[in-house]
Amino acid sequence: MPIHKISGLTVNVCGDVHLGRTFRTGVPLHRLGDREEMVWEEFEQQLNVEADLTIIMGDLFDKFVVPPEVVLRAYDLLTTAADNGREIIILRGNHDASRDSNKKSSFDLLRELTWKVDGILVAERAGYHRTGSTVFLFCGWSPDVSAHDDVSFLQENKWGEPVAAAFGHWDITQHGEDTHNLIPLDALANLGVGKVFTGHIHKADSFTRNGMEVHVVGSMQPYAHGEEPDGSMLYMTLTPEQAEDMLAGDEDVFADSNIRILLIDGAEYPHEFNCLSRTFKRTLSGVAKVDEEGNPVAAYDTFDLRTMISTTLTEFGISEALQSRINTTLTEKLSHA
Ligand SMILES: [Mn+2]
Repeated sequence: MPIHKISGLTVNVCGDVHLGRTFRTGVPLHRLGDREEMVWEEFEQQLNVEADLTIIMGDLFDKFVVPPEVVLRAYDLLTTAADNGREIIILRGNHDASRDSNKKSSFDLLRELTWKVDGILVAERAGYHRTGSTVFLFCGWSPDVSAHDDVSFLQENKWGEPVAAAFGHWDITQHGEDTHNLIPLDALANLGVGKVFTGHIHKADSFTRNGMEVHVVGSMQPYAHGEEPDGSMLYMTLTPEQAEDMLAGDEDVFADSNIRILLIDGAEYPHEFNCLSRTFKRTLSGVAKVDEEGNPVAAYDTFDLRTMISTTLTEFGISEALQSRINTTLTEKLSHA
């Protein structure tokens, strides 16, 4: 449940939405577009959740630039929700801005569209916001200023109230030298913050670090194999035998699922079935390889550029933060090409 009670307020914390993401790999022809609609439907539901404050935790759009119809549809849903009395905060995510200030993103466009809309606030950098008598700190992602610097340059809030919680789009672990987007726990603690929420990481988690309560919200939905929570029906990885067993009970059992079949190299699985997507994960050895947590490893999940790049970067130990910057830069280059 994304609902949190903070200082007596009901706060709906909506994880990375990724509007405009396209799902094509392994999608049966007659199901094209269904997965995209599921994302829109849930986004609309999220905006309708009864709450004093609705916070979109960054990556509202999937890429630096998404099609205009995606921006307009998002604008329509957001303004309708605001008209219905929702107070909505949208954090800028790491897809949404470029170091080159001449380049403008779909997020920039949305910010311009919503500039004067009551009830919608776009957080491009770190700043305070008061709802009733409760003060929150919202930290949008910046391409120029590190998460740490952005928070440490802040004065105490002008109302002199304790900060009930901080919200950002941060990395929670440092890999290598890149600390640009690392969650600034010390700087937050210096401002008296005791509770933080972050988007960016697609798998939900909660823990206490340096005395700080950290909630990794998790994306609004899992968007790929490996992002799903335990027991998810939306994304499942199965052996051919498991898939056959389930299909024997109900041939439509996978109608609302993305199914990844584990195949040993050289094996085939010709059986088609109704599903959101059907992909294969091949392993090179005679047995399906799993890591220490029992997750299948190696081989590309799908044959798309993003997956291939991120798989390779991960293999070479490149940090998530640096990966996301490489991805952002590449995406920008491709979108501007
Ligand atoms: Mn994201």
